[in-house]
Amino acid sequence: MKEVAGELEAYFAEAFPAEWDMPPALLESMKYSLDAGGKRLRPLLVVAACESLGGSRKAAIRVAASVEMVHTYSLIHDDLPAMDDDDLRRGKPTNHKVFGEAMAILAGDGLLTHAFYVVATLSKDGLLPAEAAVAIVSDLAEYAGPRGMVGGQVADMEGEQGTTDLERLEYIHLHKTSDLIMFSVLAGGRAAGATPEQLEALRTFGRGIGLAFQIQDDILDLVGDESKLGKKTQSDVKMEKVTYPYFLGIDKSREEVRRLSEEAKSAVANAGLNSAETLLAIADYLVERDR
Ligand code: GRG
Repeated sequence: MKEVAGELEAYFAEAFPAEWDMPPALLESMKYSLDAGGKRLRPLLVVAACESLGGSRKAAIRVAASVEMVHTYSLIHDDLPAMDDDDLRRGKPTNHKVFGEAMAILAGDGLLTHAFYVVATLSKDGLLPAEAAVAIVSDLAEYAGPRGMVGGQVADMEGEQGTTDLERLEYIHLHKTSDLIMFSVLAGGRAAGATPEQLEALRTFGRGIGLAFQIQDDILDLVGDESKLGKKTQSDVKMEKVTYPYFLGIDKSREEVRRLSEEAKSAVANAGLNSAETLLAIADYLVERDR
């Protein structure tokens, strides 16, 4: 994770061409959130999927940067007063607290748009065949857009105002969270020239770990840092938000995280990849993570 984060951050330093005439305040606001850290899970997934098929690290880091830009934009916008109205993100004041609401909206817009530039120019820069770059651009629009993450965010917003059942909650999780994770794994595969069968296996893997990641997030939200607090059971915690633990309880939710992770692992273990080792380790990490 540290190795990929280092290479990713080195790329961020050169991601906005120095000769571009851009308002410095916009660049500062975009870079503030991009450089604020975070687990860099989606970039790691792009690199792991690409390398599981022997693809190029340089191309993978560019694709990884594009997904982290989209992820960062979504966090900036999610923190705005019109949405979650949060003051802190990744341990720092949120973008709008530092730069104001209008600049935060525009920094999000800038990151989202620039993500497509970063992928679309992969072919011109000789890092990927044009066909692969176009397929990744098209997936990014699909998985991050109205039928993907943005749709999931809207369903979540509507759910907060009305009633949500488990089926609706699965839709929200699959789109708000899993879609970008699925995209990351798929894009890594595409960058390495995966076959349609391998892409299907990577899609199944991404869906499983994406859902497991969000359920684990819901559990961690409720019980806090398990390493400090010890294992809590359903009876110890108060459920305010409609999440998996709300419907299933903490223990069954933990079982579901394990089941989804195992299902994801078997999809890639049998996909004829050169090496599925890192992908399998990521699936295990998601079950064990405490932040
Ligand atoms: C505003 C279009 C739009 C979408 C927002 C990402 C998102 C959708 C909302 C953020 C709130 C949230 C908890 C979403 C679930 C996905 C998730 C767990 C995001 C946080 O991802 P991490 O844990 O964050 O990978 P870091 O900071 O480590 O990158």
